[in-house]
Amino acid sequence: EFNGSGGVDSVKVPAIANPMAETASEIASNINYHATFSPHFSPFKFEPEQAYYAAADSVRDRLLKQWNDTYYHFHKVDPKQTYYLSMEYLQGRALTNAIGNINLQGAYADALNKLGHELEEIAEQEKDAALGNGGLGRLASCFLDSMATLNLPAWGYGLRYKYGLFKQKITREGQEEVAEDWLEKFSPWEVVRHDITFPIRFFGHVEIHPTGSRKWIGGDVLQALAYDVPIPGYKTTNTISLRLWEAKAGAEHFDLFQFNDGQYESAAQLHSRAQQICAVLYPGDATEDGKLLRLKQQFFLCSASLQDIIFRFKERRQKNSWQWSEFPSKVAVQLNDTHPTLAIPELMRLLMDDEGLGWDEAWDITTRTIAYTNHTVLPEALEKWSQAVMRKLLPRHMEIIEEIDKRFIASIRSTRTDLESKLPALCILDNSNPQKPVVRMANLCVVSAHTVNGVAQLHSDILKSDLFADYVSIWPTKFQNKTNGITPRRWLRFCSPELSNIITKWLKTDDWVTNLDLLSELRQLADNEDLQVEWASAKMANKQRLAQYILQLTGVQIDPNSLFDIQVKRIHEYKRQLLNILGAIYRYKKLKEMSPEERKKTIPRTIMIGGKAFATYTNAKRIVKLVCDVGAVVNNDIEVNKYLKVVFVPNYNVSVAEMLIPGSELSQHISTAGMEASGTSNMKFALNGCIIIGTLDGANVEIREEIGEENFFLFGAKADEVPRLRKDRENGLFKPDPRFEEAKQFITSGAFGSYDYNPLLDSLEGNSGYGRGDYFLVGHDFPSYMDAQARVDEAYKDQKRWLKMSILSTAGSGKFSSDRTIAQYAKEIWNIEECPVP
Ligand code: NBG
Repeated sequence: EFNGSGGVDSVKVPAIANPMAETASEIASNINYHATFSPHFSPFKFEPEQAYYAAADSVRDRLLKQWNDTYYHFHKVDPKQTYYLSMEYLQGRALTNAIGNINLQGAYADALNKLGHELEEIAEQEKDAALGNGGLGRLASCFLDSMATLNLPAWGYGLRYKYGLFKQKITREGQEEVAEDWLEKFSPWEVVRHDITFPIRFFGHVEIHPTGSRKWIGGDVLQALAYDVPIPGYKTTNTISLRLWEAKAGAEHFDLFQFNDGQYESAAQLHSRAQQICAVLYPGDATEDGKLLRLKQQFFLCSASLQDIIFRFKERRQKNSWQWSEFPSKVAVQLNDTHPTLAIPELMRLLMDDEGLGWDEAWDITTRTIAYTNHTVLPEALEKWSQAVMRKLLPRHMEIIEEIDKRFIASIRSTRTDLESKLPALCILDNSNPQKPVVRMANLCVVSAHTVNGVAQLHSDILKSDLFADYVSIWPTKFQNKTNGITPRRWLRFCSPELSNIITKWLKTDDWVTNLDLLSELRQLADNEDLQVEWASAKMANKQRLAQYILQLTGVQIDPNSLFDIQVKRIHEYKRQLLNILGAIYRYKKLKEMSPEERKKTIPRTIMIGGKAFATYTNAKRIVKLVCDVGAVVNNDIEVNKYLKVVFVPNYNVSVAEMLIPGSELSQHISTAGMEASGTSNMKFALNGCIIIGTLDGANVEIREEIGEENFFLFGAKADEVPRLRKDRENGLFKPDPRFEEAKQFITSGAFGSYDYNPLLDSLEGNSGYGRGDYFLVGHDFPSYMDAQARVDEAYKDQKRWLKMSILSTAGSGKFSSDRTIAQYAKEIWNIEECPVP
């Protein structure tokens, strides 16, 4: 018997767990059961950690039951199924989300109370599963939630990295990266499937048979082992799978003789190579070895997933006669960016070399199966792999890619002579640098996929008018837009129960959780004073909770009555955290110059900035350092720190976002126009009633349309003006605003310490040294940014107006549900239908 204070009074054998338990006492008994029989802990301790694992195990039982029912049902119905291939999933924590989706919050909270614990407290024991970098990985996770909720026959494939995204420590030097072992103890959310393994080959060579058929042989052969993470839909039995692959080498590759001879390393060479594959998310690719490892990871994901897909396709063909041509009517594969592009040549290889199909048939099947999503137009993020490396690691795939390219070029030459001069840019192999010929993965995707989509309207338009313009003339109907979305479960219902309850109360239904368009009914209530009072109190409660959290985390006391202004996302020059902090510096300088009387008239602000910089991205790290340094000075300046605080929030991740977003009032989405493909945190903030200050970039454009321009603080150059502004800058036609110069000079004057910020500041200047001629147009947009910030302060003075804007933000967010996005993928790209478990 757990005695309610973390200890045990006597040991009774609990009843066997019932996975479908719904009452608090049954659930408590399940938790008790797992705590007692846990293979991981001694049964005599029941502190928050043990309680978390026992509670999670009890939830997992139910999810597995639901997952089995779902799988069985899909198997029987044999619907067309989508497979989402992604190198990244930013799942965050699972417990609160799973309990919420199975709709047992109350029962679990009561059950844990009976056992002496609080649900919120034990939920914090969980480590974030951070198998992704940022928006792209979080999008994949939101998509899984929507696929399950919409009862779609769809699931995800990824890699089981041992070390996900690094943990960010802030030291005197700025950001320090520390490995984060999310599996340190174990994850209660994964189930290893020892019966599901596939061989994965690397290196080796191609053998040509007298018949002309080809086979890839030799090299290293590792095993891919499946780990399944159940993904429950909201208020539905349907529970889908995120299948994560891990690399293993078999015992036959362990050389006992060598080992006993003391040659420990060479005895287990393949084992150590296997371990490297899933060791880290995004191994640094500055070295050739790093690049090779990343390519291995990509192939590992593609090969294991496709072998599994083909296995399932065959397994479900019960009738004796079936045709390979049925494959695209049963299988849709979505490539999340170019990272899983190798799925294209791998599917070709499996169909031709293993299944004996001819090129034309294999090509027809492949192109009708695969679709590709582009997530960026930044040239440095468009993957290009060395042909030499590819030929060495994947000789058969290189042959296939060459053949795809050859046939593409031939077809253009025979049908589109007008494009001859464009061919060097359109073809897949880029041999323009004879020293370093490369494979352009995006081109391979566009040539091979049946559909190519961007992730916001502006981004999709830019793909069509710019990056992929000439392809559009070849395949006018191939290109689509699918504006991103976010799951309203995690990003409102569960992270802000206060605001959710108010919405449910006023809409008289909680159907909005799965039909987010219903939020638009809040529009006509935006002036209602009773609603405004409740809204304000929910926001205040969230702000207080956030202030408490910031105090614990950083030691900085922030005032819940100040305007909470937040920018959280990966640190990148195009996202322009530098613009934000320069604005803060200018604000600080002006506050210093004011009389105490004048200061009292200003709107107190707390500026919070959080995000990780890629380990080798020096300028991004300098920005982190600058924010920290500014914070140290401003927050300790007793003259002004009542009116301004600047906080760098360390180790931004999904769980931190769940704390920050509900408590924010203003959020910054201020990228250089044309550079942010979509953004998704902008949607999360807007959904939580937070007003956006932003540029006309990515999904901001559509958010502003939905919410109303009067409820959005717009500034900055437009995407189509950017090229000309860069030219002007190059030609010396740019005249900086005096405020911009003042802010920069304040840094160089040493106001924030002696760290050498010149390399960072030089990036805002001409073309010498570190300078890149202010490629991101910080200088150009600074004055209009400052003007927009002045409008923010003005609007905040009128709290009624601000509350109305806040309500209207939430009311206008219906479009940005990932349920809408996924329903569009299902209908317009995948051609799949819902398949609810009866
Ligand atoms: C990112 C974009 C974001 C977008 C997410 C999800 C990559 C390569 N792209 O703007 O920068 O919201 O993808 O689509 O990570």
